[in-house]
Amino acid sequence: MAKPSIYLTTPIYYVNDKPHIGHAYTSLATDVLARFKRLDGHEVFFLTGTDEHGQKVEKAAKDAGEDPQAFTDRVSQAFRDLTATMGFSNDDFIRTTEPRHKDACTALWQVLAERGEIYLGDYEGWYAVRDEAFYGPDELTERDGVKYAPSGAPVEWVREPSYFFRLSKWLPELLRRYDLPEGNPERIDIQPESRRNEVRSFVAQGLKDFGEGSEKLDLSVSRTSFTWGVKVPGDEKHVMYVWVDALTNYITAAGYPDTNAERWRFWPADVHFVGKDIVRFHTIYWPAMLLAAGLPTARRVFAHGWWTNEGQKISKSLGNVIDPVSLVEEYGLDPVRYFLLREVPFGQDGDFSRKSLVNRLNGELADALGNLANRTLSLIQRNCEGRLPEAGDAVVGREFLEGVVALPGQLRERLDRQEFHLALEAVMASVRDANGYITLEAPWALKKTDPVRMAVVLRHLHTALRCYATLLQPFMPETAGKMLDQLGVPAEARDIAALGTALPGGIALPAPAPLFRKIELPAA
Ligand code: ME8
Repeated sequence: MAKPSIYLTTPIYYVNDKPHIGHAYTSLATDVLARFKRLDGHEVFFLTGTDEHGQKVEKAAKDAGEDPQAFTDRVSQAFRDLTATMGFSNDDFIRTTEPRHKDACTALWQVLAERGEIYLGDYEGWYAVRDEAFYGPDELTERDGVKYAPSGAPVEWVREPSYFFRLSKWLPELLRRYDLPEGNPERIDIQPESRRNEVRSFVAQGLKDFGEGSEKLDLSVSRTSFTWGVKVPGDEKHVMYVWVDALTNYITAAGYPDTNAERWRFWPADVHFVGKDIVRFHTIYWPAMLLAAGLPTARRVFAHGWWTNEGQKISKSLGNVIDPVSLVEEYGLDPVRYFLLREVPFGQDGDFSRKSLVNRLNGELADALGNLANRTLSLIQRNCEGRLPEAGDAVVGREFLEGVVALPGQLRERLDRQEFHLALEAVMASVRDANGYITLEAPWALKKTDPVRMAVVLRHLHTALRCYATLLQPFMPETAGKMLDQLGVPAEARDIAALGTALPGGIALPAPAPLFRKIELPAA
């Protein structure tokens, strides 16, 4: 039977800046889900990449005194390097300056134009180059004669001929799709719920204010004021609005316009992971464009929250940008991956603090999990001649083992809802149970009094550790791999289905070594 397929995407990041912790975070969440799904018998297509067109990038290149292509080649590489530093398992890395992407954008534009979904008009409005977005006059604030967008970016009055996309036509259909029940293939699921409500009322309000079909609700989709972009087919004075170009990346990588391409079977995407700043683009413009082109819409958009640094907004001007590369150098890759998804409920804002990072790593990884593994495996070395005891009756600890057996299902459920923190909490809750079990049974004392029971207890603990290590692979690939090595689990028995088959008793286990190091918090 063919494996079920799943398509997961990250935003494509602007190359006007170096990658920071926010970028690493979105891609990390996507990576963990991709790895979990692969372990759980799915065929996964995981896409990330860079967004290289638009006025903002053109300006950044100019400021750096570089040609835009040379500039984007250089900065895009930094994002590609980040995927290696963070251990991302993406199947493709798309750049919007690639020919395949220009072809896809051109083809999509032509389809929209042929279907009468695009028309030529004039655009006037307040435009923020930094956000690549127009704002309504009521959204602006003024200081010293300069008007600013809600994001803090200065805006300028722009008037130019522009092509428009008939967004207005699709808004009622979007509302219908937001409201469809779970399981309906046409549903556009926006998560978390609070974001869904926001988007829903934004669309409903627009329809109320301007009326269905009003041109005021249409989207300006081309620019003549700069040139760094994909040219509009048939009218090369215009380049496509960068968001039209950017969003199209998700179908380019699936082979569009060739809907017979092998990869096209992955479309529609199962989850677009995005930050909360770009929800509207993904839940309004993008599905409307797809509908207008007669293509299926992505199933879910999950918008996560914002990271602050020790309570402060992360910004270049404050000089408090967290560099993922130096974080990984300081604490190690797996601990950083663990912390980012453990600390903050996915979907909410979170604060990055070294103190909580150190506490989590020491308390949960080194003390709870690391010690459990080390104690269990050392006892097997010492008291069982280094051989895995046979699986025996549960005696005491049946309840504990039942909890372990239920874990894979719990993780599946949690991760299907992108509840990364709860998935990790479920594993940690079981680790705490296991520590209670080992303390209660005190297998180190059973050697003399009841060696049979000792062997059974150690075997149960081994079973639990194997389950934890298997399930933690998506979060901490290297450490979980080492743990599985120490547990004697062969490479072909490391997926989730394999947890259903016990390892044969009697196999020799290698000598254990510590999996995590404790970290000292520098004195304040
Ligand atoms: O918006 N906390 O690219 P971008 C958490 N090119 N996540 C953060 C963050 C923070 N402080 N800062 C950034 C773009 N992010 C467009 C996307 S998609 C078709 C085009 C993450 O480089 C978050 O995922 O500005 C956010 O959505 C993304 O970086 C924005 O990246």
